[in-house]
Amino acid sequence: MKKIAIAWLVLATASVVFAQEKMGDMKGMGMTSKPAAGAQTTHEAKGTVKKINMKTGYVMIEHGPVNSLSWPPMTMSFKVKDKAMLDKLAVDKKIDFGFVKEGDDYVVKKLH
Ligand SMILES: [Cu+2]
Repeated sequence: MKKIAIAWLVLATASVVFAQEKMGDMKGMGMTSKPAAGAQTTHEAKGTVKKINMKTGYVMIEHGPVNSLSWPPMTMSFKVKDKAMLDKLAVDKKIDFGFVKEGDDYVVKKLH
């Protein structure tokens, strides 16, 4: 009877260790990969507005490096969903902004 109890204890301990290792792996994965769906990371950048398309809501911005995405400076399109925000933009205007990735688009969410 005592032997069985010890065997149980060993087994139970082993599975706890296994579970902890699994959790540790998941934690490690979280550190290197993108956050889970639903969690949006806001990336911060500085840039100059190059073109504005009021109809489509796309704005071409020559932006500086984006550390959170390991992006070098470049010129690219961002989507601006908020009409009021679009009205605040002008070609050659220097902006300090926050954006998130939504599907294939990078969407400006904040103007500082
Ligand atoms: Cu870019």
